[in-house]
Amino acid sequence: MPKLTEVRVPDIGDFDNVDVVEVFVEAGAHVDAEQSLITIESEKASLEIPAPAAGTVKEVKVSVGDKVSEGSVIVILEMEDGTEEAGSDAAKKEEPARENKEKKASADAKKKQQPKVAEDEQEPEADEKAETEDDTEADEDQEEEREEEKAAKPRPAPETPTPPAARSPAHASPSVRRFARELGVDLDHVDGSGPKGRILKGDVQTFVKSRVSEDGRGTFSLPPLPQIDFGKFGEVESEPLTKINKLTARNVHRSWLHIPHVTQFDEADITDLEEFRKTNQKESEAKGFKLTFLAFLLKACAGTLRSFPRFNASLDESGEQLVLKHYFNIGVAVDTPRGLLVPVIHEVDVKGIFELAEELAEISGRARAGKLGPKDIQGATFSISSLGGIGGTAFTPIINAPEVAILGVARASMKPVYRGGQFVPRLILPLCLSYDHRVIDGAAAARFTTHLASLLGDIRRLAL
Ligand code: CAO
Repeated sequence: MPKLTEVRVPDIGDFDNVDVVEVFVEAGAHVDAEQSLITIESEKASLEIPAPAAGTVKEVKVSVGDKVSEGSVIVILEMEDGTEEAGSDAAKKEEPARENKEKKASADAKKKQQPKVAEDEQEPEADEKAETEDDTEADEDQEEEREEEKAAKPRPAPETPTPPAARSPAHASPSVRRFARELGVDLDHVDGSGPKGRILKGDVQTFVKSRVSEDGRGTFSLPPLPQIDFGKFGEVESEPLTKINKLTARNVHRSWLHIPHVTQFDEADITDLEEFRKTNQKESEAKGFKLTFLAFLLKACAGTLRSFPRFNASLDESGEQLVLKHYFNIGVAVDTPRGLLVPVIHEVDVKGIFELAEELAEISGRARAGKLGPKDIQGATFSISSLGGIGGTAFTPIINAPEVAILGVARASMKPVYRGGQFVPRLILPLCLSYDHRVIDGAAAARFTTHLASLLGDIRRLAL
């Protein structure tokens, strides 16, 4: 005949009213001898209460959040025919009085249901031992949190139980269970690498790391590109990237991933500016440098940045403050034999056009010769990438983080513009402003390029 046994909380030292933090079984579940039924947690330790023998759970007397003390009944267990409570003297004797038998069983259960923490302390992993010593403080913190939670809201309902067939509690020490609970890890999903599949602290850490990197793949990282043997399709040769190529690759990739880019396209009529530039060309050549369009563009950008301070700013690390800069240092992308470099023209706002043209020639020459110093490439507040000397109608430059905007300039060309009732030929410069949409709205970007185009369209306005 199957016999019913009350499984009770064993001797747990001087602690009364400890919390039930996990219930592994429900009515109808089959359990093996020594299988964990519940975990209780005192201020100092977590203990798992095991089944004294194999059998079927008839009734679970506790729920997560209940308080129990030594002797509290936690489960009514129907022991299998012929099963003995592990090490039970009662089971060895023939048919004692039922009352005596139950008392005996209960006493034996107390003896045999040694809290598993004792076993845990013998685990070989050094980190687990260290963890047990550290647990006290963590437990106290957790206890405080629980108390606060209880004061703030009704006692939480027990977790929804899984069907008995699927309910095979993970094999792990109380300290590992607590560690997993703190991290919100369901041990049922963790593979154990310890003896008999026991889950160790390291297994929980490995599980968390793998989940974090999975999340990373889903959120930030790119699916890997296929590895292709290009040699299969024809002759190939490999060329190592220069140091500058690699740095540029890292920087543009970082900017591209961090900054939501939008590019605003516009046009500036630079017919009059170009005429003015040409008339002053001789004078600058006499001084030993070329008066390039870029010098005018630098000055016009500084003026526009002054009128639109958000474009001359950076987000701080928290992403909650905008650092507005009251200086106007503009980086200029220079195409060099070793790769792209961005030397900085400092204090563009206070320099004259000739001065800017001369400095631009000097610094771009040094960039091409590989002679830039650290100061030459630091402190930019905005950048310009001019491809107009080469060609193209438009492009989308990548922002040079932590700046928040960059102006791309494509090739100016003569276009028919409808003016005063007729089409007239005008030199039109394409502008491409990429901006950080976290900081700059589309309307502001359109105003920025409109303002810039108006300065380039009438260079007298630069003097205002
Ligand atoms: N439209 C039409 N013609 C243009 C022009 C434009 N937007 N910009 C320059 N030009 C003309 C110049 O007037 C010059 O003509 P002339 O020889 O007849 O006077 C010629 O193109 C060559 O100009 P330049 O390139 O020597 O001088 P610059 O001041 O315009 O540019 C610099 C200097 C350093 C920007 C340039 O040499 C350079 O390296 N450009 C490449 C930048 C780059 O790689 N950007 C991409 C970065 S990745 O986003």
